[in-house]
Amino acid sequence: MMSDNKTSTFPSDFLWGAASAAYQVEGGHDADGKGPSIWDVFSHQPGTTHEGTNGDIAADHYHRFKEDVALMAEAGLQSYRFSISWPRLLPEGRGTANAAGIQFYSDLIDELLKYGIKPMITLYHWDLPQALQDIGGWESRETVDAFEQYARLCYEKFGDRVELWSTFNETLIFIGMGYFTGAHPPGLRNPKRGIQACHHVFIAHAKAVKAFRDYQAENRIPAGGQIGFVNVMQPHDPITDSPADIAACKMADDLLTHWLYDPVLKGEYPAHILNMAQLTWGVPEFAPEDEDLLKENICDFIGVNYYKREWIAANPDVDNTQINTTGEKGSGKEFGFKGLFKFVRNPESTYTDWDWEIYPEGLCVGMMRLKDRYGDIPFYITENGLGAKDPIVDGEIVDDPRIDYLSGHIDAAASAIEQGINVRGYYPWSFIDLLSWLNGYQKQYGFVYIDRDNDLARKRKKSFYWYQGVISSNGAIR
Ligand code: BGP
Repeated sequence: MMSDNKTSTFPSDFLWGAASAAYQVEGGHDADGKGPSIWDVFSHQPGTTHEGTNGDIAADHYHRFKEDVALMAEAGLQSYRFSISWPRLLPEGRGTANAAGIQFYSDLIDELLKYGIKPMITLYHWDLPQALQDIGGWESRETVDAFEQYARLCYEKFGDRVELWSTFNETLIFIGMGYFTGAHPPGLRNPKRGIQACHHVFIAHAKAVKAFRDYQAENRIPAGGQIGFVNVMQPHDPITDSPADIAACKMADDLLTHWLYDPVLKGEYPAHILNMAQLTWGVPEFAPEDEDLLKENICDFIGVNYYKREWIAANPDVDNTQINTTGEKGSGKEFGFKGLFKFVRNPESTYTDWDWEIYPEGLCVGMMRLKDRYGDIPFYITENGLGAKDPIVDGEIVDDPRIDYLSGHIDAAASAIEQGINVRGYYPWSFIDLLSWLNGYQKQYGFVYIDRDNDLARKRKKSFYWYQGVISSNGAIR
């Protein structure tokens, strides 16, 4: 997999970056006027996370960002994807802003720009202000309006220096786990409420895109400014070529991919799935302006977070071939959506310690499938990485499996570019070791190790030096 060919497939303006999210990296959970988020509250409830770990301190990036940005500069990073903690800016979710919170992100942006590192901001990476959850969270239209206010505040304060923005990170996970499996806050298992909450997220996205266009029209965003949406990219393949497995796989694509990409790239839901949801649950309910808002506010790029593919098998009790055509037969009431198909393990595949299939080609395959459906959209690979318990050998962190993993995926990105996919940047998850939402600090992804027994000291891993070489050769040496 390691390739050292000297010519690069990657365009000269390709961005080599790395990604993080506020709750997972910042710490400072109640510092300087920050309000609590749903994750602050949820992770403090017994039994919700691995050994009760939480983001109270995380990597303490809130206090050490200068040291971290200096390490990014040393690695040669050209862009850094991070999220803004909404309750750090607006402790109540709306209303009065917290000056210290604004100052923190302003300083972080300036520090990045000092080294020529382009910030890429995610507005929402799951840490909803608890005050908004208390009034219904994403189930309430008030949260939609609060999100627009928050987005405008961010454009107002940081728009002069930041070109790359995305609204939301991964509806599949925060809605799926928040409202369908209950493993994330608000911890519900209620598809009806989840589908409506998800609809409100799309409307909030559309309103934030609309507001972004206003700022662009007034030249308050740098020329070349773009706004996108970040989604899980999880290609599905049928475990056999039986018609039942193929139909189940199509259903998985429709529910887990098209349902979540169509509204932001086509401005509408897949019709038969909308029909199924409305017949079964009576949702999503549309407000009069929703249809136009979705149609008129298509985003500029799609961010894809790729970690794994899923193999799909039929549930013998379900006839997806019927449901696939009109959405009218069978459907959610009996099977709760989830039962319409099954995720299965392929004994011939390689898996991580957390049972995620390692399948680098899926990065290319996934983008090709999206291009087939949505046309020639620009892609940023906004996350990709290997979660592992890294070995420490004689005081050094020798994370060869991570290097192999990333190298294979960069091969796949190169192959996508060679096949005409417009890939503009690559952001491995993560730059430094940070909190894994449910798995604590044992599942590491970073190029930089954090010694949690030694005052959170930073230490470069073997992959740090490897990635430095990737960036300096524009991906030719990998
Ligand atoms: C993505 C999230 C990230 C990150 C990553 C790794 O879904 O956007 O925030 O957590 O997954 O996941 P985990 O930490 O569960 O291994």
